[in-house]
Amino acid sequence: MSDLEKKSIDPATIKMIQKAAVDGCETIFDRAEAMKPCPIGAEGSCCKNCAMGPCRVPAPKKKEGPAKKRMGLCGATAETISARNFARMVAAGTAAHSDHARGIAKTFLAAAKGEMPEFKIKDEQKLYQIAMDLDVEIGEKSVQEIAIEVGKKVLEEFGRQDGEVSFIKRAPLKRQEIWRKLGVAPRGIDREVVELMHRTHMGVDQDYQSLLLSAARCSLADGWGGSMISTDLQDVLFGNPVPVLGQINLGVLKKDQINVVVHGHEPLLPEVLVSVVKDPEIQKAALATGAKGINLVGMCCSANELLMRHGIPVAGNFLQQELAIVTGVVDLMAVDVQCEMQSLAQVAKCYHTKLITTSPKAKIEGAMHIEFDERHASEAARKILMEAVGNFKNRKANVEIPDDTTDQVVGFSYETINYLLGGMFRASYLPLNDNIINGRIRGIAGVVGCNNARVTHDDPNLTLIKELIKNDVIVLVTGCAAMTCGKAGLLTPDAARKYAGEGLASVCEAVGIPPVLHMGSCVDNSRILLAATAVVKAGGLGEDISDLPVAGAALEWMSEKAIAIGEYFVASGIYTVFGVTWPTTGSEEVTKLLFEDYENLFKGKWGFEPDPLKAAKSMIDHIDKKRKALGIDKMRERVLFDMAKRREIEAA
Ligand code: SF4
Ligand code: MSK
Repeated sequence: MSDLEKKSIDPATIKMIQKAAVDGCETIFDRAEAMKPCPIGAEGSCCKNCAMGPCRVPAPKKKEGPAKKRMGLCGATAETISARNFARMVAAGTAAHSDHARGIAKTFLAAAKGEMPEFKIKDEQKLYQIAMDLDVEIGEKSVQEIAIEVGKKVLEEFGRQDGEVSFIKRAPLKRQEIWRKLGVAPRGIDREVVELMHRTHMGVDQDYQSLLLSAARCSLADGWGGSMISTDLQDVLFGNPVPVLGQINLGVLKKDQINVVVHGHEPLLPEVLVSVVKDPEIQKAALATGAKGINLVGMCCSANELLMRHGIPVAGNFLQQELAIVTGVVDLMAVDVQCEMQSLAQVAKCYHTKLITTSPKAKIEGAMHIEFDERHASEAARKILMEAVGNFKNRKANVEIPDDTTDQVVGFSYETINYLLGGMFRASYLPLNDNIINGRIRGIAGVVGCNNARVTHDDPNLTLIKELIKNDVIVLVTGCAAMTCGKAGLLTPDAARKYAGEGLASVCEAVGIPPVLHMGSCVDNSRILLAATAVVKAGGLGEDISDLPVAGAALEWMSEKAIAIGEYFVASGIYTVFGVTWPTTGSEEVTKLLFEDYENLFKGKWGFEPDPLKAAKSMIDHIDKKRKALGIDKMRERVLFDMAKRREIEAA
């Protein structure tokens, strides 16, 4: 394998890494070579929670034999330090998703009150559903009245001090019982984040088991709270995604057009840009520069949001953000919150790109700031687009756009899957359950999460997902992992015959769906929770999510949000495997609790396996174990492909 092939399996990415080198522009791929991760930090054994530290309590090397109790200056044990670090990742991830949700909820309420005329209620059906789940009486009330009540109730979810986050009632009853018995039913979203930060402060909670239960409670406030609120309200405001065709990869950038890339997570500004870009005045100004128009494209989860609802092209996933600029044709990149690398400012300087920050919460030194105020949404969108128009003339000669793009069919919300499987008038997950029971579909996997510059870009996720679908496991994807699938051609109905096992392919062909279903952005992992719940409720596969032949994975994770997501998957009863590195290996006890004992508590557990084929095996074994427990295990030998067969399929 050449050095370049170790960096990415995506041809467009490789071409732009080479171009960046020629242009003398440093990227994350260079820094990943130059700087190795700190081994003590990587295993979660470094504490800097007070000024007597940082204290390092690395795991003893095997040959050193039994060591005396490792502890920091204050006596915090390796277990406490490891559990605190893990818990703080959960708190940060939950905070990110939930602060996103708060912003959406505030905009939603203002829109419902008519204070933000540019945002309207688009999906009344979904609004009614949410209202019922929040015990808002519908009666003779107008849509506006219901929306106002929903907005107010949802905002109460953040600051509630006691009681329970409302949407946990959506989970199967058995699951709710488990949470209540363990005392991890989340109260208010903010309360769980604040309490976990308090518990992990120097000298507070110093029992790793207690810390990890609190981490689980906090993560549930994300999955069944903040993230679910974001997804629900975004669907009501901007429409529930339905299948739509789109394109992906750096080839979506256009040499003869003004390229505007939106990057980040919140769909508010991107949605407004989609309409303002059509404004005749903006179009006229664009044409006056000699460009053929404005090409609006997305990056990371902003891209997922726009793609799912409008089919707007996607330039790439997390590790491609700098490389979009390296093409030399990005006239403007607008970023809001989360997953934006600070290095974008340096890369933009190598070319002519204007980097614009738009959130008051996320500024970047060296970037221009145009604040997005939802009350004057079009004004900010117009300003941003005019900056891009004005910058087109500054393009330099070093332009090269990889010609790689792939078609993809996306937009599989939880409700859409319901309709596709059961039909508009008898929407149901029953057909899915039937196919799981009869063995055509072996099980369901949720593969989510990021890219990570410590592993070959897109490779672990893609290898894992191909292995799963070959073995008749239908895969639900979100975030940057979904984009990996899009680039590799797994998100089209044709992919079923090409890549899936016989059983899964036959079901996909009958329904007309790809074997891998793109469910949206990082916050949309809540859709996976609801899909799993719907499978339980449809019947025949047990009484809880943990009974289902289901597993989760994030083999290229990098963000704290991914840990929060993994933790709420596990606490919801799902076996979840992460790759790259595992942040608690410094403590055997903590790792054992997460990887083994959690199963007794939550009937779900964590796993760590960086090798994608081994990860697939462990997920399939888990799925088969669940099938056996359900008594539906009669058939099925796992299909193992040798290298020749694998090459044959990859070349197809
Ligand atoms: Fe060290 Fe304890 Fe301070 Fe952490 S809290 S840095 S272990 S003294
Ligand atoms: S953008 S959190 S790199 S999936 Fe949601 Fe991608 Fe991970 Fe960010």
